[in-house]
Amino acid sequence: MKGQIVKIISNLYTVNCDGIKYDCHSRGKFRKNNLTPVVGDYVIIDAENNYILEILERKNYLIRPFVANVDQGLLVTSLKSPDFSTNLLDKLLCIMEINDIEPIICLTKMDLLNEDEKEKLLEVVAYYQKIGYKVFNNDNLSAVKKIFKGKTTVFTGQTGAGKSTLLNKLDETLDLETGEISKALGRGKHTTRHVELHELFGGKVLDTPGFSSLDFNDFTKEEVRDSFKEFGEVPCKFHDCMHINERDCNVKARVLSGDILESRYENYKKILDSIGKKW
Ligand SMILES: Nc1nc2c(ncn2[C@@H]2O[C@H](COP(=O)(O)OP(=O)(O)O)[C@@H](O)[C@H]2O)c(=O)[nH]1
Ligand SMILES: [Mg+2]
Ligand SMILES: [Zn+2]
Repeated sequence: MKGQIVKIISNLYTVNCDGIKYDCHSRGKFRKNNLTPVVGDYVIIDAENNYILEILERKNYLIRPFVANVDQGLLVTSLKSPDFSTNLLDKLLCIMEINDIEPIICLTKMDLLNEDEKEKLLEVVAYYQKIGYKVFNNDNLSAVKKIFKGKTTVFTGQTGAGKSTLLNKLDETLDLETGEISKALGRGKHTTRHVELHELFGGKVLDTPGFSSLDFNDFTKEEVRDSFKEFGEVPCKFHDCMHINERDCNVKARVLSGDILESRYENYKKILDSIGKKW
């Protein structure tokens, strides 16, 4: 029988087969493709003996959190406390692009900005819209609700950015623990310690503990370059230009003219530098 893994707790795998959930065991790595099952995996199970027999081919796969078959990522991005970071945003966009996951930016904590801060940040945000990214605000719930239909969405973003708060507002039955509540009560309701796939607004949502670290080791420099989509809009003299030291580089020219956001270019160089290193 075919199903999808929706939860893993120690070595018990909950597999949803057309709405019926089976708690299954697995024998660790699968010899056929040397894979370990993760949440989001489509699998074939032996429903009588509660065993996972096979992992079906993945569309994509993320590490930390370990999840598979993700269509889109909701990048929950705080504008203040924690402060807005183009560096984190560009890293997440890069990871999403390379894994063929559509990034959608959801801003939070706009209410904490004064007028000056708001004006400055909205200019930066407008750049991301200009290069083609969808941007929502967390107070516009009716718009956010529409993005889930028919898709598997992973929530990502810094601790404290407002992921759980947003999920709770979207679906009150989830009742996830948020920063304030845990402080006030000093004990947990439901903390995200494991990954779980929830059904929400006609789609599926992966509620994860967040990215504990961002690892670019598996990426090539060319993949990172191509993930900065707007860099390729105007070709450079050399078709394989990395936009670092090459002559007649249109990316560098467009950074100087202000057509490309300087922080995007700086963050691009930082990611290139970090390849092969842990951070
Ligand atoms: N002012 C303000 N606070 C928010 C907003 N969204 C979340 N918070 C608060 O930020 C804190 C962290 O939120 P939480 O959802 O736990 O963040 P998570 O770690 O990403 O799940 C909590 O105290 C929330 O009440 C927002 O849009 N504005
Ligand atoms: Mg949370
Ligand atoms: Zn170039």
